[in-house]
Amino acid sequence: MTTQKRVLVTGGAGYIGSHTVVELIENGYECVIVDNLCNSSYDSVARLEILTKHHIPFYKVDLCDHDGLEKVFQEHNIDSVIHFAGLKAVGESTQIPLTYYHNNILGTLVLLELMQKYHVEKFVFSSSATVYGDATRFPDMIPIPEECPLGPTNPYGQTKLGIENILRDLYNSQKDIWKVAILRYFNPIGAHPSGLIGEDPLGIPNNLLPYMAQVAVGRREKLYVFGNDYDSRDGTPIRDYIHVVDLAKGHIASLKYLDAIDQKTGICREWNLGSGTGSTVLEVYRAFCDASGIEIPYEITGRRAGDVLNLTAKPDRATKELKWKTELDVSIACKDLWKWATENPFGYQLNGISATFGTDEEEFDGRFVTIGSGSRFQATIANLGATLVDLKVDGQSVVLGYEKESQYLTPDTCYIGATIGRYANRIAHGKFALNGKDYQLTINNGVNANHGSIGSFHAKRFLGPILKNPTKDTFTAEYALIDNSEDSEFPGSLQVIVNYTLNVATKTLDIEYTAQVEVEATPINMTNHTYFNLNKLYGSDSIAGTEIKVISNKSIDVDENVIPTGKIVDREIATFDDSKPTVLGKEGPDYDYNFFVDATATPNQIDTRGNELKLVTTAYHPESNIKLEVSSTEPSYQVYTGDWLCAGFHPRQGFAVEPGRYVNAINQDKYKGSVILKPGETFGAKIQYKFS
Ligand code: UPG
Repeated sequence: MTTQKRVLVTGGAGYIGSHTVVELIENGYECVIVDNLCNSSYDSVARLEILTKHHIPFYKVDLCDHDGLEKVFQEHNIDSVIHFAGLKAVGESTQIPLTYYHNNILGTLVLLELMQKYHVEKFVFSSSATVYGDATRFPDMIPIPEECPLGPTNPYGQTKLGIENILRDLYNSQKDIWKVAILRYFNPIGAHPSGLIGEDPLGIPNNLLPYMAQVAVGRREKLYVFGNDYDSRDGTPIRDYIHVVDLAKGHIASLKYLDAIDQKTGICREWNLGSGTGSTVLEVYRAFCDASGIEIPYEITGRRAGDVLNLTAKPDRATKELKWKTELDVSIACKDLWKWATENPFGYQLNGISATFGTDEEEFDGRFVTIGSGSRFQATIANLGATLVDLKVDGQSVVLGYEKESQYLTPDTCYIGATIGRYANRIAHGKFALNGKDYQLTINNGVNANHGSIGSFHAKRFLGPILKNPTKDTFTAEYALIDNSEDSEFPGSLQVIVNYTLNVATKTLDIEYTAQVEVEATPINMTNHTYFNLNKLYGSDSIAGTEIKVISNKSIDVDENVIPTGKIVDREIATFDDSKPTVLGKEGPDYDYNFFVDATATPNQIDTRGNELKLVTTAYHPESNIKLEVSSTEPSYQVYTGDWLCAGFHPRQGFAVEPGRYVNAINQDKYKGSVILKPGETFGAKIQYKFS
């Protein structure tokens, strides 16, 4: 990291804003996003968190809300502002001009007043080539230089010009204080190469590329080309299309330019951000057909009102002064757009996915998201601990969970539904030796450290999620956690990904864990700690009546401190070979045992994801007629009948089946290999809950 300057990005959830946040973070800036979400979605921000591996504070605030915006300035030490927020549809602006003037002008005024009050004097403004109006009205103004006379032809363009004028006046009033960059964009297109963020227009897209993408994915019938009787190579109008990632980089270049200016010197200057190369509508059409491999149907129609022949930038000033120029051409933009469009055919707007707040305030990084179909199979997951909050089978909840995020943070936690890490299950006396050093974890369970002790993942907010609907029946939610060694009793900085895949048709919930460590090796063992109660439908607050069977009754023997003795014992529990299941009663039998999937094996895999997904436990309740099958790729599983359940629940209100590595493996030479993650390796594990 070169610097830790904090940039307030207004409209950061939107198309250009979100791409700029990626570049800002890559360049060592921190970001705070303010967006009223009127034409964008928080999901872009949640995805940005995973893409950038950074927490991004987010405020759902309208810039016209002075007090709401002031809170952001009070809570963060803002160094500079990049201002994207604004209404931007040319056609719409002619219908509701007052809304455009009110929103764009007033929002900017409130923002600038607060900047003045809090002495934040660096400002990058998202202007538009639209301020030039029809540059072809002059004889020699194509390509368009910054000196081209201004003359917008619609209310949207007038608001951009109005804000430019306000900025020039403000600078003139205090020339030694304000540092203002006015960036006039030409036609931004494309998407981030990751396919995670892109343009997501609400309703019918106005712009050429988003429209073509929707035709290509089958959302619209054909493209209408607005006129082929212009005086151009093929009769269609010429525009300067610029990859949104190049455009985003232009903001970093301008911010760095402002940063480099002497402290007591101000500036207010305009820069065109364009490529300098014009393309016709039909040329872009061809590039997109080539990138997608689809011959998109189109029809030539009449000219669109307000369109002009040619808007191509002269970007020389930016090249010379900002040391910036475009690097990605139209074909790359089309390829990246196609990836975004195919991987997110409905953008961020997915049916079967909803979000609620797990916190009393609207804290977006503390949300609960629900995926799936309410009447058939549905999961609710929290950012906190990437916790499974609820699971509904045919509309009936089958797990224990809370309504509020804070309830998950009680001191007598029972890890309800949580992701367990870095190290699930017990580590004897909280001690282990690794990297030539001895480590002592805080003792939190008798004489042992359990479930990662005080740094446990259940109490950490994960980044994300990335929510997707890859097929009609599947929904995925991906969370990430950066667990730095400075914040942990464990060595090494760990990057964790937790991936939930819910299949509504097969009623399966798959959980996949992966992790990588930097600098030093770490012990690792991850699992999910859901407590099941298959009979909640009948108001049961007990697991009594649940019939269970396991793959093997061979289990790790433990001493009075629950530490393995090295012996293998047979537990009294029905296996798949037995005709009758073990029936859990109100009082017993009570289990809190680590069972072997195969007692003859010596597990040493750090990544088990390539293994067969093996059924390890079945549970069935005859009253509800709900059956659960727990499968995993892991070598063992803990069966726990919840006899110490507390934190608002009763003992034996739920049972847990926790697939994972052998208990205390880090302290057993024979099994160590399965729990030591070294830099360059990947930890991996899979668990599946299936219902019928
Ligand atoms: N076009 C079609 N069919 C469509 C959409 C567009 O033929 O369905 C044509 C349109 O006639 C034009 C070209 O494609 O010739 C590009 O149109 P569009 O993508 O709508 O961009 P512009 O009209 O050039 O306007 C964009 C922004 C505007 C910004 C301007 C700066 O929408 O806000 O000021 O670029 O150049």
